[in-house]
Amino acid sequence: MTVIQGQLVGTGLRMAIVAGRFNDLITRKLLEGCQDTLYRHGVTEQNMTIVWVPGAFEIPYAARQLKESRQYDAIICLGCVIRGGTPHFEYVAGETAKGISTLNNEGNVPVIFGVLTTNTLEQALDRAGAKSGNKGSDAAMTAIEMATLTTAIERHQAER
Ligand code: INI
Repeated sequence: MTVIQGQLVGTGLRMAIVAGRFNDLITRKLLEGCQDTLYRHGVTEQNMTIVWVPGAFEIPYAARQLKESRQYDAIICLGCVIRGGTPHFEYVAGETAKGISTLNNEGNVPVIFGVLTTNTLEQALDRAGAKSGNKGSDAAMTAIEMATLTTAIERHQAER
């Protein structure tokens, strides 16, 4: 039996973070949590690239460019979409999730979904370092695990 899994060790990993500026009260906190967790798991500041985009809708565009550059072991997408009184939320949240998911499913480089989609600002605050943890930090852990998993699978294939 072969069991393969990623490790929570970020040494040597090159990480790109794409953050949406819209609702930056929240996204700055997600970024803070993300960077802190990457750093505490061995990712150096030199190996972290941060790209700001206007809003969540623009995240997949920047993430694709970063992915195609082949310079990163994982790409972390951070954003915050808060429901308003119109259907705008559904379009922005839906297209952002779809765009990130498409990139992730294309393979080779993991693209992590760290975009909050909430009904209220309070729910977003709870998930950006208050009651419900920090989703930016969670996204960082996922990125490290998936980047090291990618290497582990490649190594396993080479050894067969
Ligand atoms: N962008 C967000 O990141 N969060 C939101 O809540 C949001 N709302 O509600 O409108 C939002 N809109 C902007 C959008 O992401 C694009 O930047 C804009 O439509 C230009 O393409």
